[in-house]
Amino acid sequence: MQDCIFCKIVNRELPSDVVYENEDILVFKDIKPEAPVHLLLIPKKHIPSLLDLSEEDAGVIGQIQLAASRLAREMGLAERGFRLVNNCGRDSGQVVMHVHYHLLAGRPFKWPPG
Ligand code: IU
Repeated sequence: MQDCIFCKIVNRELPSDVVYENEDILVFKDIKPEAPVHLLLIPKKHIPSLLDLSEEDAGVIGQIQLAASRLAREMGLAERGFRLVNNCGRDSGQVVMHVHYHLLAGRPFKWPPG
């Protein structure tokens, strides 16, 4: 999508610090980290929010979960754990309208979130 920041990151029209990539998903470091580890996992396909998912997106969403699990292990996060967050819509604080999951780790997190 033309005006989407994350589509521009996918297309390398904007720079990012890429951690992992395959045909369907991209993982890169959040530009404003909220924890020692803060990655964003996104589908390459433009999907505005989880409310816009269709059956055909099941595979890519599964890939994101699997990549989060694998990267967490590879980064040594398995013992202490991590948080995987999707913000969907206004009340959640979603700012970028391209589905993304935050992988946060490296410090304790509060529950419930603020
Ligand atoms: P949110 O769930 O939509 O609120 O999160 C958007 C995130 O995207 C937020 O953590 C930003 O720091 C991050 N981000 C980024 O990493 N690079 C960018 O160019 C932009 C936002 I714009």
